[in-house]
Amino acid sequence: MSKAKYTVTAALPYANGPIHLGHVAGVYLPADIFVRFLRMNHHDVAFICGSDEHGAAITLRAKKEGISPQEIVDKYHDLIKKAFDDFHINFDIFHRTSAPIHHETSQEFFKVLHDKGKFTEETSEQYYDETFHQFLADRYISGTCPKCQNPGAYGDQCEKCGSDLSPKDLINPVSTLSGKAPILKTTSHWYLPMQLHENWLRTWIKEGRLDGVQQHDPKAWRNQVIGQCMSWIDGGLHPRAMTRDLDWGVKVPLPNAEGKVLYVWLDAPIGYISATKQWALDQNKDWKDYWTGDRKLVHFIGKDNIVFHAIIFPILLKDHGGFILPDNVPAYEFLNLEGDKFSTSRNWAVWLHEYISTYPDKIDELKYVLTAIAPESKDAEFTWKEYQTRINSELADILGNFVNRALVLTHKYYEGIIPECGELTAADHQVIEAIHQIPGKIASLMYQYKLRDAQAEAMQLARIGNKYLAEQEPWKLIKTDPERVATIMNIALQITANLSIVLQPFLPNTATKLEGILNYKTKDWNDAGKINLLSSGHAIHNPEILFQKIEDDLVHAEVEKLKKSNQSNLKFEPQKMEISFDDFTKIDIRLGTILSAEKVEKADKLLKLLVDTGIDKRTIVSGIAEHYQPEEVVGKTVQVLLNLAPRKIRGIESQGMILMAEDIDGKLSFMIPEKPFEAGGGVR
Ligand code: B3M
Ligand code: ZN
Repeated sequence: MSKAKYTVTAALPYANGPIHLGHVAGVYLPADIFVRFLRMNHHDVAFICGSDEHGAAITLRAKKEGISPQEIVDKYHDLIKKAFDDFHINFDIFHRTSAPIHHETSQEFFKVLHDKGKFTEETSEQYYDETFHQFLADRYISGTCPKCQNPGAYGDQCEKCGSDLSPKDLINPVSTLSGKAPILKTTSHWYLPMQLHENWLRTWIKEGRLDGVQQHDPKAWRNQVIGQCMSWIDGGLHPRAMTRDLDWGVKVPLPNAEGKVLYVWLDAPIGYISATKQWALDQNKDWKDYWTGDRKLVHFIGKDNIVFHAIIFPILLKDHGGFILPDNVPAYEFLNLEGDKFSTSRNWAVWLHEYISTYPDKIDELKYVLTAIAPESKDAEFTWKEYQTRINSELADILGNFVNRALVLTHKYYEGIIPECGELTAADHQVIEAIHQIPGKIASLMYQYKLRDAQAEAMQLARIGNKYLAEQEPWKLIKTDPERVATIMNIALQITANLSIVLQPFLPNTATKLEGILNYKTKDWNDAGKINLLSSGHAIHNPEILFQKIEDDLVHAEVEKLKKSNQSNLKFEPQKMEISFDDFTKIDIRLGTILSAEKVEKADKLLKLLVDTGIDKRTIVSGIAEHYQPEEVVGKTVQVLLNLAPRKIRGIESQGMILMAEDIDGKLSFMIPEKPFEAGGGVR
């Protein structure tokens, strides 16, 4: 039977921040383990990923950091790519959706669907921010979730209860740009009529059949994935807009679509295809081989991406035609951290790149822990204490201890030469039976996407070896029965060689180290289970300690570091992005004297001031009317930001800004020089 071929994708991370351990445990590491396993089993595999560089996630981050969207994606693409490289997550390609080949591919895809009449064009009223002159889709609008009352829900999703929302569902919507209530304005967009697809989706997802042909085994799909899809479909699918009014993204490839781009969730999954195209170009392959015919498409994702990969993308692929649909969508639940959700904005996270730079020699240790606690079927939690326990009592005390004993005794008794295996006892037969069976058990779990159990099964081999040596006590027998010891040691060494195979997908660095010591190497999973991997007379190298124990100090230091950097502990806003001295010198602040003041009509907060700046007299509109009466401020010497671009406020041109001190409760106060000063003096 020829081996199944695979195209494996891992969700494209938004290039708007670094990767944290939650992402690693619940997408990238399992995908990498699965692919390493497939390759050892001679499957033809393409392993595809890249950064998702469009959508509000990017533009809002750019605004926050005060740099352009392009600068944001360049910065985080590089950072994320390097972290994956350093952590040995070995994608065939880590591409990016800002690449021209991606823009072309997704525009072409959209065109095909459009020309086939798969979209409807609809005009509707949508929220619009009058201050920023922008329509407010997705994360540009926030408000209260109608389902769980979370006040911080976004226009596309409530992150608290996971509901999928549209901006009009939000209670008390406000623009995330200006913080103001939006108005409604007419705009037109292309919609995907998802409601037309309910029937085939049901049979395909639940039974694995499409057009009467069995496509996949629905029993291999995780319950949560089928459950989430069914509850969506049962709730009724609705038309979903596939375009947005934005200036960042893939331009809609149609006339009269000025200012419109593809919806990020349309272009991002097509990113898997364009990445494959780029990789195929580089490798002199035909990309179509990876998206058609007899091949399994597998998407590793987080649970918040299920609907996009199991419903929307399949609709698009089918509508387009000529593509296979996913064979499985292994979705992960969430990983929490020390009792709380990972949160980028509160800096409650362990960042992969930081971990790597602090513990460059503990890559496999982290992989082991993350797989052992992986949120496969329910949310899980990472704590530094558990990190320590798993490493010390499993990796060091079981795996490390067993391997070390086997190797050290081989050097002690036989100068590093594998001894001959003699007659076998019942205990030996039992152990050998386990060696035969474990690789098959691991493989079967792997094909069911139960990677956590698969790793535990690989560790089981080390446990068996450890127990075997402890019970046989070769160190006692060596004086009385050296022949028996030779057999025991031979079997222990065969277990060690087996470990160097079955650990490869999970702990590749450790497996490589073991191969070096054993002077034995195979990349073939079929070799696992054999008890003659090392023949007698074969020489091995000197042992080294595989895993150092984790001290309490490390645990304390890491927990303290988390608490310290946790921004939710701060009363005030965290520090803004660093600026250069050059940036600072551009700011011109002077002392000015307020010459006159009056209330601005129909604006409770505003005073119109005439200010003597020492170089001119100018009008400044200031939001201090709730704190000061006009007569209180006349004659005051205040700090004025002079070179701020003039702005029209309530029809009055304001030529600068009065700087005020603001307390946590919003109380404002002038910052008046301690000594009497003349207008025009600088502030630095
Ligand atoms: N960037 C969302 C996320 O990072 C999105 C995934 C795209 S996969 C095509 O969760
Ligand atoms: Zn909610």
